[in-house]
Amino acid sequence: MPTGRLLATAACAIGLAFAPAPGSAEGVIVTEQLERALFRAADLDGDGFLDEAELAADVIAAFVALDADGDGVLGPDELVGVGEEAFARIDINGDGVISLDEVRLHKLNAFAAADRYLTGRVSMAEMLFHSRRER
Ligand SMILES: [Ca+2]
Ligand SMILES: [Ca+2]
Ligand SMILES: [Ca+2]
Repeated sequence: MPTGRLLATAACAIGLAFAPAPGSAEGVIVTEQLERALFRAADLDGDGFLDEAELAADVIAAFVALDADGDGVLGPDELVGVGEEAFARIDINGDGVISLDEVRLHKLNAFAAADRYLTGRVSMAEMLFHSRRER
């Protein structure tokens, strides 16, 4: 499995990035077991929660890995498994590519949505709850 694809899966497993369009046949299949493993990988200090700094680190790692041609933006060809609708939702300025800022904003919104108890951090339970609801 190429690293880029793995991290794309990671980003979507955390439920905070490129969630495949609901019912999309091309959506990456992510098991709960994988989600848990990826959450633990993103939880750098191992306290059982993802905070905004850990989220930011995860965003940058995923972005760099996904940017196959290294031009600093993500095109549709670099986001395999992301439906057109989801892509358009993340591409806020509508220029047909996704910048790091657009990913960051999208992730922060999802983070805030997953943070049910407004604690500024997201537990694995919150993450799993959020990604269930998204699908
Ligand atoms: Ca943590
Ligand atoms: Ca690129
Ligand atoms: Ca854009």
